[in-house]
Amino acid sequence: MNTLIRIVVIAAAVGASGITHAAFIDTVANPGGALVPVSGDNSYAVRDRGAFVADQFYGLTDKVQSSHSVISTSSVPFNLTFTYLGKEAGYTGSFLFNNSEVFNTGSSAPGQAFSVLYTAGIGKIDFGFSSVKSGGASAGSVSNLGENNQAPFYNYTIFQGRLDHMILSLDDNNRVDDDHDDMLVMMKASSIPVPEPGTLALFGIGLVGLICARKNPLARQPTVEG
Ligand SMILES: [Ca+2]
Ligand SMILES: [Ca+2]
Ligand SMILES: [Ca+2]
Repeated sequence: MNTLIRIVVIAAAVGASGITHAAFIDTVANPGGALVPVSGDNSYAVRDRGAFVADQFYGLTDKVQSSHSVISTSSVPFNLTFTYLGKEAGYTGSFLFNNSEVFNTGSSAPGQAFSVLYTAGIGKIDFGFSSVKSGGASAGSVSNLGENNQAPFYNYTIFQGRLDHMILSLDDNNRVDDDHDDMLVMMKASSIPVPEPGTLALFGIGLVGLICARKNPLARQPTVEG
């Protein structure tokens, strides 16, 4: 195979790999894992209180996973984007990725997003929530790496929407209700952008032209008529 054909074949294979993946993220059940109805007290689902983005990704007729963790199913790196959807809570909640705070219900605006290139491979993804009371005392915390997401009062549910698209909904240990609207974060996984097949074809045509021109430089010189 000559060099040009080899380059075009490799480029086409790279292009195809960007559009034919099954999924980058999924969920795995922890002890007590279950699919449960959305709480009737969930203010995100019914829009009675709180501050949320306009988009509503689940409602009262949907079911959510309790006591589950989100896992990466891909050994190939992918883009991971978190979006803060809003809250209805008295406590101040934090969302953490790799042990660093990404969103805070006291200072983040609903709709705020954070993206990262995920390279950690297959396994549970390192994120979690923690909350403090008005005086600063801890109200609780939970990590996606553990199996304690069935703990009473401080836990999050997972709504699996479209492929690679999940909503994490926190219940923050304020024992008025178990509404899972105390901090909502959407996570989406997507492939790293690659050139479109059309772009690759143009690239190949350009490469052919370039190689032909280099092989026969005299062919490009204008003929001079006497
Ligand atoms: Ca509520
Ligand atoms: Ca609550
Ligand atoms: Ca609440």
